Amino acid sequence: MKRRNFIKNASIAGAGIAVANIISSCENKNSKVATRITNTTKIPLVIATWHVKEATAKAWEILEGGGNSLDAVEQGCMVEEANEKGQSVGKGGLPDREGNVTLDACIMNKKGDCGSVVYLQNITHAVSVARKVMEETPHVMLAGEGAKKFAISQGFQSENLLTDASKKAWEEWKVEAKYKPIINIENHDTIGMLAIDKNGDISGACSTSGLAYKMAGRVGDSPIIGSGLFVDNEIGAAVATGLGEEVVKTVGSFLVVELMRQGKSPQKACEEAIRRIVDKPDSDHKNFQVGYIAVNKQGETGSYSIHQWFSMTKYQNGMNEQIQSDYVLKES
Ligand code: SD4
Repeated sequence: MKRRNFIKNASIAGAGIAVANIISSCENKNSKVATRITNTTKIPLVIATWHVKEATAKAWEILEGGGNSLDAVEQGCMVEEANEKGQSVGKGGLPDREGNVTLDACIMNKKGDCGSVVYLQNITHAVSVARKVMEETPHVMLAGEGAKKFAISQGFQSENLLTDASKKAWEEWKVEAKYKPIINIENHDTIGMLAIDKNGDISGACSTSGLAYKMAGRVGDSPIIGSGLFVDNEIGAAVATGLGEEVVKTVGSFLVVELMRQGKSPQKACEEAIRRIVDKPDSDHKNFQVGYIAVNKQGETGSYSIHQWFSMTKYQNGMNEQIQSDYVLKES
């Protein structure tokens, strides 16, 4: 019997992606029998902020069926936008001080094209409107009434996004009307999602109703390309959650991707970006949360936050898992 081992590298367009299906085979005159298959395939994969297994399952379904990462992140985010129980995304989101639910969202594809909507009202699937901005307009960002008008022109339905539960919460809040961003709202928050498809192409998306009881007109980091989300198909992608003002001040997601470009792993890049916030003189970080998740071109992932209880959901190699994030404030 002649024994031969060979390594078959899956060919991935334009990148040295670490996809290795290692097959040891036994060969005799007429037959070749694969005796062992060690599958270390890292792609496709999808990761998302917080505990959102239904959203990652939807994205995975698309990726596993050979679909592209852009469709995967859009449709994954749509699951949470439609989930009325999630009070910080889409329908059922907590309103601003005046009782209006206003949405921010963005999306970015493998080419670095992007679209975003800010201060959008009465449209559940803000991420899909952002995609239409990217694909159907000469612009990157539409706001408020203009964004809504555009959405309606694209066939989106206008609906009331303030559910009874969110209205009740707002009415209770109004009694004292004290404004303080809440850390880790119900462990389920703004959705940020990053995916790599079978071709090795990366896309990302983000959708939120922003901070509960914010000032009317306030826009956070989530629809700001480079702050709430950044994708560079050569390097990787990152997405943020938490107090948007602090993410914007450090252009957080772009920073994470640039750190990966300099050679840091996704984990180390997220850690460094959080440190930039925490290490500022007189930083008030004990009173707010920021978390990042990131993926690099090789399909390695990372996540890090200021406070405990931030998590990432990852669907890779057929496994949909919630992974607790490491964090800075060990004593909190
Ligand atoms: C914002 N970053 O509007 C969003 C909110 C968020 O966890 O992510 N909350 O600032």
